[in-house]
Amino acid sequence: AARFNPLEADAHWQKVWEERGTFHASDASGKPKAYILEMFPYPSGRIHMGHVRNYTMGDVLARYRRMNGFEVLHPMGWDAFGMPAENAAMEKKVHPGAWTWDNIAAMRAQLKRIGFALDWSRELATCDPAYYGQEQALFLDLFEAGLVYRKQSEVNWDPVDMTVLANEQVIDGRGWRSGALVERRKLSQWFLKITDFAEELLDGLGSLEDWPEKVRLMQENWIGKSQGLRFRFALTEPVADQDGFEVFTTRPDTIFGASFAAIAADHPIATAIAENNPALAAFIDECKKGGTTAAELETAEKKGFDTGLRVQHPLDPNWTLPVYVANFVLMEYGTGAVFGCPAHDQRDLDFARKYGLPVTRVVAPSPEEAAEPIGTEAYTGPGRLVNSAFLDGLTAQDGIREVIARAEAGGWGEGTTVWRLRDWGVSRQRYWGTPIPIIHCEACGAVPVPKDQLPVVLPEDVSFDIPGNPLDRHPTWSKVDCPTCGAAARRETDTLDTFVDSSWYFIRFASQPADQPFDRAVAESWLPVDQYIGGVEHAILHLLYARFWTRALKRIGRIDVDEPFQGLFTQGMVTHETYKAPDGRWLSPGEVVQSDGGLIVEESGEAVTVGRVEKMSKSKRNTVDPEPILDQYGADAVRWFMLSDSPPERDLPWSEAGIEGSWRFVQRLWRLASELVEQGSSTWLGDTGASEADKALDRKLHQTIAAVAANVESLSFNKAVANIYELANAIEKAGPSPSRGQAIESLLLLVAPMVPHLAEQAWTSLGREGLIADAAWPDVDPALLVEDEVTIAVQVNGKLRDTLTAPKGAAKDALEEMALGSEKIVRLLEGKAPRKVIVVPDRLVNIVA
Ligand code: ANZ
Ligand code: ZN
Repeated sequence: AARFNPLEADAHWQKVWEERGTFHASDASGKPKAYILEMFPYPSGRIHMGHVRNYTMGDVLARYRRMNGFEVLHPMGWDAFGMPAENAAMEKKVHPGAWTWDNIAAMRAQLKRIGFALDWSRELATCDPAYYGQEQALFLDLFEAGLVYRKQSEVNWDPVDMTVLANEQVIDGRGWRSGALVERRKLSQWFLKITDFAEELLDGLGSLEDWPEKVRLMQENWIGKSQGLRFRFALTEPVADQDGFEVFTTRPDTIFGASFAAIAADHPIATAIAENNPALAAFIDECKKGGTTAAELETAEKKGFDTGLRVQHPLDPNWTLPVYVANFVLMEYGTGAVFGCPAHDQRDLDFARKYGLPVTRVVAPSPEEAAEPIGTEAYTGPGRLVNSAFLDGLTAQDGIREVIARAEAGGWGEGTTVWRLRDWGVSRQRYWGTPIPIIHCEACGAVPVPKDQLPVVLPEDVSFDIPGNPLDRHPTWSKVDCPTCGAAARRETDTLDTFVDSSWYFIRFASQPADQPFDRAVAESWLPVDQYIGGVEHAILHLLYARFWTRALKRIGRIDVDEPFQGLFTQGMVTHETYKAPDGRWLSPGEVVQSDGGLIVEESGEAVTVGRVEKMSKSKRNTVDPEPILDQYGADAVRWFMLSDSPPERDLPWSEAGIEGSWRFVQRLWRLASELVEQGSSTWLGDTGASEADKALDRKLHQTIAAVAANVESLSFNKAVANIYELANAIEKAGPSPSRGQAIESLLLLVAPMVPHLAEQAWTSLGREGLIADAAWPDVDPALLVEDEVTIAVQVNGKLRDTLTAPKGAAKDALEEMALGSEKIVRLLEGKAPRKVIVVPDRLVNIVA
């Protein structure tokens, strides 16, 4: 038979699907609905292997659900705003819009080559005014509901990209894109009140059973609910009209271990005393270098400045503590001030050692260890309180309760809850983003753009010759009249964080009318997304923002959905070996060849050092471009490889051998189908299960159908692949028969979600009507799932001597007869008749000799 030719088949079937609208989701089919979504790509220019893997997984599930009678929504779009387009504009002198739309066209064509079952009629790009105009409408709804506000705030400023970064975008003190050391600045920024939803977002995690535990935990930590005590330290002498300040602690039980108090560098008291204290002012300036994230402050060296002020210990009138300004105290968390307990907090201990402050143990794991000194490690384990006056002997929990009770009774503090989650700063000083639909008027303040004037469209004529925000420099765009009083006013030139764009695209996919963000009833009929698939790098940012946005829309009555993504799956990465030339430059896999003496650079013959297997990335040059692979092997082999070699949550090492193996399997499938065609239908149309061998094959088939279904549903694609290999092996061993013919036909249905082009081609060549994509998933005959042969142990005087294979449920005397006829038993009995034979049906025959 001729080989399967993917170059012809892929294009042919892709055209057929497109022409027939096979994968268009109908809002009103009456079938049960399934919404399968992969995180939409950023249009960087080319599809990479990570995309291919991600979308293949979603595609298999989407096609599988269709075959099981669901109306499936499986859409695709583009997360199209953001910095890289502006970087390209600066470097290559192309307009960000032109660059982005060209990339979208190129990547759309690439995706289409892989044969994904996508509803392209719902394609959207966030940089399209049709999309971002509706986002502006939603923003204004939230503004009217009081969920948007503007405030002066200290921000992470990326001096290279000249933009504000969210905390999440600062990694080890550097901008996530530019890598520049982040500075702090005060700017007027727009915020979304995500903190209003902290409790809901935390509680909601409990309902997300189909989310990875690790992602829920990351979100829980990010939201960071802390319960403790807020109390007031009285200053021994007032300063700048202040007679004290509040601190927050989660460990009030350790109050007798306090050895200092510390305030943030931007605490009002620090600011006030710095006015007459140049040394302190200099220290504060130093603290402002570096990022504002908690993780950051955790790792930075602990530094402090002794203010000379002292505070009164709240539980001991004869005890005062020094007050420091410290770089590890965050103004934005709790009250921006703490008491330090070095014995039981590592930061405080590092600090105390550096500044020679006392370290008093107040928690001991056992009474004997009460006097045990603290070395370089704070003790944070369990135990009972010691050196703590009336608290001695209590557990931490009881101590906490007791101190809170005393504080509340004495009126110097109260039990409280503090959240790590901050409001979401969404202002970006960039051009390529959704314009914030606000107009600033001197008389009226911040005025929303009237909805009938939306969308506020980005101006086309902008220049990127100098850094900063081109919208600020535009000669006319920001000059508008105030919608309220008509006076000359200024358009907001900040654009929205692109995470806003991705916070609701899944709703717009479900319903995209021209005149509103979405139709509520239609959107609700699809949502929540049944299965969302994407990278774990979005465990916090994107997934939390999308959850918040959905809840915010619910609160303002726009949609009745709590959680946008019912199931979440985070797939592993595609990896590859890395290669280095002798001069240290990274080499791409294409530049490297095998020689007798090991790997060498093909051009120069230099020896190559093989580095670690790492995530494919441009910087390490270890990427494999999907396009030439598709040219060589076709879509199905690539898809099959993406599913086969690793569990989907683990990394998948790309290998030449792997794709070759997939290619061979695609050809094997083709051969099986072709043979069947050649043998003619008379060889296999008829009753299945005619012989024992046929019955065994029938059982194998039905077990495989059930296993593949279960494995696809749990996204264990590699296991489904293994099931299919086994079935193919069994089929290849069998001789021509109706059971074999049936097994091949069913095999094609099983692989249809994975290698859809081959499956369509084979389906047609078998003379089947219609598309295999529209065919029903094969039914499982439960009777065939049961093994109908059992292994019987044959014992002589209680000792295992032989085993038999017998039909399940065989009669006692039949089993006895089989056992006594066994060669081994005949030999053992040496012609003597057994004294007694005990038969346990389906289990054993015991012969008493
Ligand atoms: C005294 C103490 C003793 C503390 C002890 C801890 C251990 P979580 O659990 O993350 O909420 N803290 C409070 N406000 C802070 C701020 N603005 N910047 C930096 N640190 C701050 O952490 C709460 C603990 O972090 C608080 O409890 C406080 O230190 C510190 F053995 O108070 B603790
Ligand atoms: Zn006005």
